[in-house]
Amino acid sequence: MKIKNIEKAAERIRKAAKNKEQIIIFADSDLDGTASATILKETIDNLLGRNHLKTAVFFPKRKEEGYGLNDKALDVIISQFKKGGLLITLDCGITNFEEVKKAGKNGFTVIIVDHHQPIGGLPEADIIVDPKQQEETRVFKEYANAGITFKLAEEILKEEMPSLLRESFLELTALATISDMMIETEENKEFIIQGLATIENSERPAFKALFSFLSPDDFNSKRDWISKVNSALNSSKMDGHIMAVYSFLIESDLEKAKGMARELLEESDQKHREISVLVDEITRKSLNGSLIFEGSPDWNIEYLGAVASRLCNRFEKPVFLHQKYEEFSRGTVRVPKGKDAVKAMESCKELLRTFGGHPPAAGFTVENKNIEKFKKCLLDYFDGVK
Ligand SMILES: [Mn+2]
Repeated sequence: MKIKNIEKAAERIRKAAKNKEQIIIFADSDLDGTASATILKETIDNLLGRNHLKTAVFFPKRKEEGYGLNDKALDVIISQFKKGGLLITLDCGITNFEEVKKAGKNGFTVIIVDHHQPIGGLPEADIIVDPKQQEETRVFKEYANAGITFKLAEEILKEEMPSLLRESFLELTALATISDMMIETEENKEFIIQGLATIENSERPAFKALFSFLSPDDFNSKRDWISKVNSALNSSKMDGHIMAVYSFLIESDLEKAKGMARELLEESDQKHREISVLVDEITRKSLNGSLIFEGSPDWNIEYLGAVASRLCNRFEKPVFLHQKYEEFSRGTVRVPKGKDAVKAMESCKELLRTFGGHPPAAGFTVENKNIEKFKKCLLDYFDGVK
């Protein structure tokens, strides 16, 4: 069984390439999103040649715009592409009802490729590829978005996919599957085994460059090495709407890639130091009750996911952390196995501006005036009051 609509999406993308339509890739700003964008961009390059000008890539600026497709970023795209084009969202889009509608009104054909759980129906996109929308129980639904994008690339290029390109895509898919903490069974397990088998000798200049500073020989296990690689690739530094990591992954010049790798590693060390400081700071507070719910204007949303993961592992309770802005707060959520962050927030949805994600890891935005009510609502939910 194939993922619903994946052939349709592949067909539409082939057609766009053939007709030299403007293609806009919009991917989320994490490793899964950047890996997905890299796979799709290089797939289209394979059809059109590396230097074609028909693909533009965008990522949301997390600090200003938050996660996924958003109105501000969409306005930039609309003003830049007045005639519209084929807009493909990767690792986001499935809960962006308003934005998808607006893109359609402005002349864009929209393909959503996402692995998040749809909430309250589906957006009005032209094609939606998201295994979670599917009733079919024989379809494996737990791919990272890069896994879905890899399968889409296979559909687009078919037997024309060069084996080196396939290897290279599998390396990215393996890293993204591990980074997004997807379950390591079925095809995910295959992706990881195959991707990690070749990655040490990867043809990708970015990986050659990175591994010249970060050799697997210096680590106890391959997995320890990969987690260090992943943390270096999880930088969310932006240049406009472009992720530094994306520019790194697609860089074809080895010397340039080395300079970028050095910067990413420095940044990742800095981030680790800040994360440890935050974990200690929150741990020092009294953490009674069935949930950890904390926020501050001084915290950096970029780091809160990693902080929440560590606290969730250590205390084995749901963790909701937010950065407070003037009028609203943006937060990230991690919950222990057996609990569901999305359902918890769904039970409080009238208090939230936006929310979404996966059962173990999710995010939200909330007006500051509703924060205390939101916390109370979550306590009621996790204490089983409702
Ligand atoms: Mn993802």
